[in-house]
Amino acid sequence: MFTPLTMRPRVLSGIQPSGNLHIGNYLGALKNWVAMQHGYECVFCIVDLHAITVYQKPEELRAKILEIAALFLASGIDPKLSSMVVQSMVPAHAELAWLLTCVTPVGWLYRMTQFKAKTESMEGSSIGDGLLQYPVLMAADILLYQAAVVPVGEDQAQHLELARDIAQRFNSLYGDTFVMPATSLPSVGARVMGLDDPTKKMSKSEKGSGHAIALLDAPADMRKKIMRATTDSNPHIDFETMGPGVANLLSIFQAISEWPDDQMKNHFSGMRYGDFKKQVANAVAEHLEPFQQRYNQIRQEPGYLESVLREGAGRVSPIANSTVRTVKQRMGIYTE
Ligand code: AQP
Repeated sequence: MFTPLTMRPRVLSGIQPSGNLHIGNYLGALKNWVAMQHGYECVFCIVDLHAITVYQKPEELRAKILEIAALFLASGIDPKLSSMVVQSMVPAHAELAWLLTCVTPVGWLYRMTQFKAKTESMEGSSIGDGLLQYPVLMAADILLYQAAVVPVGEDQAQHLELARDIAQRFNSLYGDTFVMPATSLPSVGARVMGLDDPTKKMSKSEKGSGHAIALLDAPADMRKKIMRATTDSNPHIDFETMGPGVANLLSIFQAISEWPDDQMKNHFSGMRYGDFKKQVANAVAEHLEPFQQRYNQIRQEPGYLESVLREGAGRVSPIANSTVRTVKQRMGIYTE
């Protein structure tokens, strides 16, 4: 029913071109995408239709799309192995989203914790419908490509469950159509917390200057943020009693170093916080330095970036169009 590009299971994931990508986006998503490229047929999306669920200045959004594309490449996404796609370049995303909207009960959407969190401080009349429909568009992104696996950070797990519910509902109303996508969470780094408040997820839209480590922060700024990160009143690391701030810094270090648990314990138990933070800061800065060099090189070639994105859209469009055609046929509406 759909055309595989290869015989490998398909992976789909995306990042919004809004705000500054941070180390949570990298450890929760990008780093794992890179690792999956050899075993899976991957489609990685810059989800600009998601970004406009809140107002974006048009010229800034346009520039952000290219910035994110360059960050994908700098992370190690290889456009020969994976398709890099701007969501709005493949109209089938929006078309399938509408078709799925029509099988999604609105009560399911009101239950989404991200919708509640993003709208809790808004006046009812200023809440855009796009914020409510966001998870249906995300379900469309995934189901459009019949993705078997979706690597995301923990904050997106509930949306993934909803995508499966929508697929199941469609399949039971219209016959087996969609592959059930599985969620893939990283074992470490699935939920990186804010450095200033380790009870809150690190987030692009959080404004505090000490909150997130942006992937493009100057190394000196990264170090400063880590040295100032909130910890607790213990003088040194105790794995039994540590607070969320220390646990967060440890998991950032572990996700970057890929050290096993016992090595982490042996190395860090009893270490004073000042020394510990220096080691975390060094690990982060050293990991991101070559990354930033690659990014700066890639940004000098906007023509190349545009061509990678056009090629990605061209490669996946036949799959996306074929899914939409099947869905429309099953629903009894016109396909041409
Ligand atoms: N703190 C995090 N820890 C681990 N993974 C994270 N992700 C986001 N924050 C963390 C993962 O990054 C991918 C892309 O996220 P997104 O661009 O779709 O936006 P988001 O999930 O809404 O992330 P942000 O940074 O919090 O953005 P804003 O503030 O705009 O809402 C996803 O796989 C996500 O799980």
